[in-house]
Amino acid sequence: MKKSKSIFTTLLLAVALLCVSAEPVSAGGKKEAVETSSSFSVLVYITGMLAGSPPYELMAAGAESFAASHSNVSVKIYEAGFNQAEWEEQLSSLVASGEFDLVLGSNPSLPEICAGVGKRFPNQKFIITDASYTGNDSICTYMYNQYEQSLYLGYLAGLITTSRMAKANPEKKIGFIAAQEYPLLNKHIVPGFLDGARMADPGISLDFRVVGNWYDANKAADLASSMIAGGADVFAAIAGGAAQGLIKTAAEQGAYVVFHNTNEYSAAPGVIVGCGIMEQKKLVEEILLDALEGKIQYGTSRTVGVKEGYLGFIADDPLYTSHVPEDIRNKFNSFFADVKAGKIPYSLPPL
Ligand code: RBF
Repeated sequence: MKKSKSIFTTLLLAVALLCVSAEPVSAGGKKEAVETSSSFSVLVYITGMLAGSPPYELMAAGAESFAASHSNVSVKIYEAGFNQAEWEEQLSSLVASGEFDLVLGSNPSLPEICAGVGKRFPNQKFIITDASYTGNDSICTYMYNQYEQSLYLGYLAGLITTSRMAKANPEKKIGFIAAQEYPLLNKHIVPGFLDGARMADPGISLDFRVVGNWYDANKAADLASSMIAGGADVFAAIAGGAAQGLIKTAAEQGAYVVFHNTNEYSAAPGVIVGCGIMEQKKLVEEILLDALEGKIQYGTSRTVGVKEGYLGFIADDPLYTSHVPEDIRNKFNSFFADVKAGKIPYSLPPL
């Protein structure tokens, strides 16, 4: 017993000595921060809450699955909440710990916030998806071509509002509910939706309303109700958790919804009649691999869309094939194939 204890003590001492001798010491005897390839720490900064926000849920899932398959990678998911005025200060205090090799986020407004934080912490690196920002050596961005996703979801909405489907009325009116207005929404997402619908029928008009935040499902439900009363019968929403209010009202009052970014069919079968997909999980896994291997080009922005395989449409779900008539699905398939092949002319408006 005594003997094994002393072996244990010797081992402990040896480990302690190894740790001390491995510690980097500069000529002046001061500790140096050294890059060790053995650990890589990532802060996933969620600008809101995970629940109900597909881009955030997919980002967290991608980071967690990457960490699960790379033992030297650790991931901390931080939900910043909905008070946008607090985000920069909050992120600064997280970064101040010096704990993170990388901050990962997904929000068009984040690069500017990161630029502000980066002025105080110039060694901190940031990678932001769903955003476009160039010329800052600490920030790399990846922008989804959301005009494209809105274009094909809008085309589907246009086919449905002009169809004989049970809940489609004679009015050629579709609806869009947004949580808040911001350049990507106003210049890409909403115009893409209307442009796509008008490629199905040029006489279609759009009723556009704003909730005012990303969580108030009751307000979204009230808006949807008044829009349905005004003749809208097919909706899209970029509203985070608030979108659930639209889905509930559409189910109760008889309207359809096409959904951006994720497979939401099962939330309301027969009501949600088309789902786009944002391959954010895949993109995040690829980004983290590049970051680990030092291959990120900071200061640059890359745009990814249908052609590149980062935006798509879920066409094989039985809740789609069983609720949307075949002629509409066929027209949609050929339109989507044309978007993918670059055969639908459009110019991406500057942000
Ligand atoms: N999308 C969400 O799904 N949930 C959110 O809470 C959310 N908050 C946002 C806050 C700001 C200030 C901005 C500019 C965008 C936000 N988005 C949110 C939108 C998101 O980043 C993305 O643009 C859309 O989801 C379209 O893909």
